[in-house]
Amino acid sequence: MTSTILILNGPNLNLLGSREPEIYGTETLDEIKGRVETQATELKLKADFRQSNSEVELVEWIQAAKGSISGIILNAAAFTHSSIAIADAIEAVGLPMIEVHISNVFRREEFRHHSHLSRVAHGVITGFGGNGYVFALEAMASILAEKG
Ligand code: CA2
Repeated sequence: MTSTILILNGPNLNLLGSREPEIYGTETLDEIKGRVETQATELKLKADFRQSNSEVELVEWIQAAKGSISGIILNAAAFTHSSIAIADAIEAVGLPMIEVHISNVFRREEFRHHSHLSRVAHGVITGFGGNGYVFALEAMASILAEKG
């Protein structure tokens, strides 16, 4: 059976491509979604790509992943730096999670240097623009292959 990877995007990422291109590039979230879906097909995976501005909805999606999802790729946007609830939900479902950031958070303001999510992540990819999601999918495929 084809494994499904849940790809979650947090607040304001729906604005990608419209503002702050010097930080986030010009690619829209829909364009990233298209590239991720193509790559998923190549890797014989299914990508379930979503965005929400609501912390509650993100927590509910993570909780609901148990049983049907094999791994989670997560760009929680600003919630990365504030949300213990999202970290707890990731820990609770026990699925491998890869944290992604479009910008290199370590080249930015100090408050972006701390993530509540990295502690519960398998790994972190930051600063590669939309390519980071494709790299994360490749990394997830090898994590799942190793698990067997
Ligand atoms: O670099 C990333 O992917 C971030 O997760 C993006 C978040 C930011 O709070 C994190 O520190 C790093 C912000 C997403 C907001 O995206 C926008 C896109 C276009 C215009 C305005 C905001």
